[in-house]
Amino acid sequence: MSLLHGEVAGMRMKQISARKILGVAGLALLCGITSWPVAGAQAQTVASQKQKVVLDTDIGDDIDDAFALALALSSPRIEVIGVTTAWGDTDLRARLAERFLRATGYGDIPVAAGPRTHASSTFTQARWAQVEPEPPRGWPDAVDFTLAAIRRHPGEITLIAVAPFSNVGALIDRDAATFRKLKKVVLMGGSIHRRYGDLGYLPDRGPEPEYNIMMDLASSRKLFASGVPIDMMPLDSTQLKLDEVMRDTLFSQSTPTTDALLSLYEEWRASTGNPTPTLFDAMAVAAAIDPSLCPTTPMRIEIDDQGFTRPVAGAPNANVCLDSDSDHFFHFYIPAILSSSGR
Ligand SMILES: [Ca+2]
Repeated sequence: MSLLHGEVAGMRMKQISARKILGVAGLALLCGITSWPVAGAQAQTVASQKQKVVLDTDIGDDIDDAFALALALSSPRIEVIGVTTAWGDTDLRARLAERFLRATGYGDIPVAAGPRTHASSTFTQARWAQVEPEPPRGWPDAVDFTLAAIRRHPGEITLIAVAPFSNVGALIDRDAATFRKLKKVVLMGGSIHRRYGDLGYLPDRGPEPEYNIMMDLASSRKLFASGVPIDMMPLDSTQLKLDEVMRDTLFSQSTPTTDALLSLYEEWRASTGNPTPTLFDAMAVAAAIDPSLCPTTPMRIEIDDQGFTRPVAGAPNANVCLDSDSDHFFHFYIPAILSSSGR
């Protein structure tokens, strides 16, 4: 499958380069500039500066993964080279991701499914996912896919991990040396001072085990011991509430992206009874795009047997974002989504 993915990725790069060249060329015409080779070279430089990203997601349970994927696709500073699905029914998650990518014009981005696991969570967006057919020969393996991508681009790939870390653990088990050639991992997970529901308006009630860490403690520990640079977005900085005014602003635009998000939101809302998404995972993507949105502190994190992420003395193994500005985040997030018309 790696050859196929390479071809697909190559085709995509050509499409991106062609678009960029047309854009720069149009600007050059407006400005009376006719130096086409320079415009082409500028376009190549812009394309090559994009951060290569693999998004590892448990899309389909909570709604924030879809909002995170939408942001990754919208950013001109990120090239999503693959979406991998983790935890639970990874095949159904892959169908959901594939449908989302097709609906928003990104059907050329590869989707791969990780090892299926036991999961007690509720797949809230199954109906939308099931419309997408299974591929005749099944999904590519996420572990094979990600390792091949790292080998093609050593030191260049950012893994944005916004699911229980079952795929990450499998990557390390399969080939720890290649895993270490990631540029970095940006993750949503853990809890340092704030627990679920601590939004900074009242005194913090202290940490509690967070879902992505707690669901697979062994894999979480392998990640924090891997030596790969980690940017960690815990509950402290990711409880970002998409309120009704912001939802109306987004959904009323009816772009391919906001229509797909609205469909998934409505199914999630009907399943959970909760009207207000918390965009935990979208902060991991936002921080990968612009680290100033979630400033970090170097810390050494140990994971105890209950799933707490404890800061301890010693050499730092993660850059941890302990606080964020929700208003700042949404002033970044919403324009980014609305500027993306898909393709
Ligand atoms: Ca997630």
